[in-house]
Amino acid sequence: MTQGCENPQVEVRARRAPQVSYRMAQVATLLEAAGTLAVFGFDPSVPSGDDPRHLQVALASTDAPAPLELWQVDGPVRCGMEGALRWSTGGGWLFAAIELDEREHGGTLATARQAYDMLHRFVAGHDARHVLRVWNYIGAINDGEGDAERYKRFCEGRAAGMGDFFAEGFPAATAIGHLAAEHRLQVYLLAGEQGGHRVENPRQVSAWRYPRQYGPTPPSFARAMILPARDTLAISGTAAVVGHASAHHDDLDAQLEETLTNLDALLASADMRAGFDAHSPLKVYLRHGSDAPRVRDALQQRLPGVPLLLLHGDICRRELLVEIDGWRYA
Ligand code: 3EB
Repeated sequence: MTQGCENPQVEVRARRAPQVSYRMAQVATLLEAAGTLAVFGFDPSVPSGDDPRHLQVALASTDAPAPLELWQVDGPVRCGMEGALRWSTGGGWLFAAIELDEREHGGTLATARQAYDMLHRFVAGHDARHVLRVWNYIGAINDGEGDAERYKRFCEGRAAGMGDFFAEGFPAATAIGHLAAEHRLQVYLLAGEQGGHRVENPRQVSAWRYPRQYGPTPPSFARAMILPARDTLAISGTAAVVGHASAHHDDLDAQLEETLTNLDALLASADMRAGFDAHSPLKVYLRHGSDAPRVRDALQQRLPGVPLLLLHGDICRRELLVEIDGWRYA
């Protein structure tokens, strides 16, 4: 920028992270607010809106009325739709979402491949081309035996669709089974102008190194991502996995405790101060919706003041009952 500048390394200032919050409000009100990048509803029976920034997630909230999730950025936002893809961009960030019907794309594997292929081609055309965080919602995720289990087929297709776009490392991610029509695949992402810093959990084997028993293609995700300004940790779906094994099969309380231990380990691994607070929204996925009151009580005790959004969905291993993802602002 400056002529005759001695130092050719022009420092690119990283943009402030999107602010994520849960709101009891009308979708239209949130879409009109300044800097709204995306609004998520959690009622599979409601279609996504005409505004590309409104995504209706295929998972149901266990609370009625359900809160909305809001992503806000600094500055004006542009948005659009391109076929199955909806997107918005502003403040140096890009939101993109795709929904495909497995019946139209040749099944679970081929549809996941197609979704990732379309998403990375789309993202590659934008300034914000570093995919930092991805959410995957798959129908009937535990159906099928052995390598034919739908989650494992999804993992194969995801890896194929990623191609070498993620050669620098995988994004943080969540993959959860929804209970809506099983042929719906939903994938949405957050990308930024700069790469983030991947974080692994020392208590867990990195997912891409899982042994063969978990499927022919290991899951392609990082345990968490420090956003470029280092002001935020995007936390992947975290469950009671220790090493590569599921701990405390079918024991909800013990799995919840192990999950919290994993979340603490992630914060430490990211060099962030311990604990979650009123600015750290967490999403809790429950295999049994009826566990919601008990889990909410337990978490309110353990993480007082933390905004919680409880969703009814299947975890990608049959013995797991709970998984948590979310955000921690520094
Ligand atoms: C685990 O630790 C639990 O396939 O994208 C968590 C987060 C899990 C992301 C994914 C799967 C994924 O393996 C499952």
